[in-house]
Amino acid sequence: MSDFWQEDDSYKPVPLPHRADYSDVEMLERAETFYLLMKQRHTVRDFSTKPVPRAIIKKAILTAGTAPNGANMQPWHFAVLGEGPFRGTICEEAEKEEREFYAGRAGKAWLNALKPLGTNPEKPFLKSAPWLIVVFAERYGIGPGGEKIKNYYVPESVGIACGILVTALHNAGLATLTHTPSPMGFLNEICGRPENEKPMMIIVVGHPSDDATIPAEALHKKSLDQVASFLIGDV
Ligand code: IYR
Repeated sequence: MSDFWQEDDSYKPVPLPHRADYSDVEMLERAETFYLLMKQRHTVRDFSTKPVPRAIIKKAILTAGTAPNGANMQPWHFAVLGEGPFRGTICEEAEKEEREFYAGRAGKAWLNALKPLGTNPEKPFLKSAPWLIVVFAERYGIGPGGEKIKNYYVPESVGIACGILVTALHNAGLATLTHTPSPMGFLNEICGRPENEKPMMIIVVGHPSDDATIPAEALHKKSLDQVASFLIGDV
């Protein structure tokens, strides 16, 4: 074990390619500007059919792929679905699951928690929004000889990538909805993804419809005191 670190020459440090060089004042300004931008993001359930160029989706996925992740395995796959007959199937399959969920599978407490959001089993946007991005988590990789390769911190890695994806799409000016029908096994077949990949969420992407609304509840964000504690320092 003691030779373990010395025998390997795969670690090759290179100089940090980019670094920010802002004053504290500039950083605070940038932090404020970014906060104001992100405060404008809302999960949207009413999408217009207005087309969205594929190039924006591609760039947002490249951005998501910059996420920090376990051992740089980048254990994700983004299956992008534009218009096509498969959209009707996804909508039907997801609504079938959701009907059971809302009919009782969720349990009383969960359904009560959802009441202020006004959600229901109808998911027309799965058919009508211009793009769906189905995010798959690669539970393990497969080597050239078909052997399993372990991935690390997969849910954490893919979760961060999804956060960056939603942020990138919002920054571009698009609306998103993170949808997590469960179970979601049908998505592997529809998207042609292998068994070692697990669907984590569908990110619905498009423009909001003219009459789009959000639940008032969504405007309520916890205060800094509620979500953060500072144990040392006072600047
Ligand atoms: N997947 C269901 C229910 C749902 C669950 C949570 I947690 C939400 O924040 C919103 C909805 C649906 O999409 O309706």
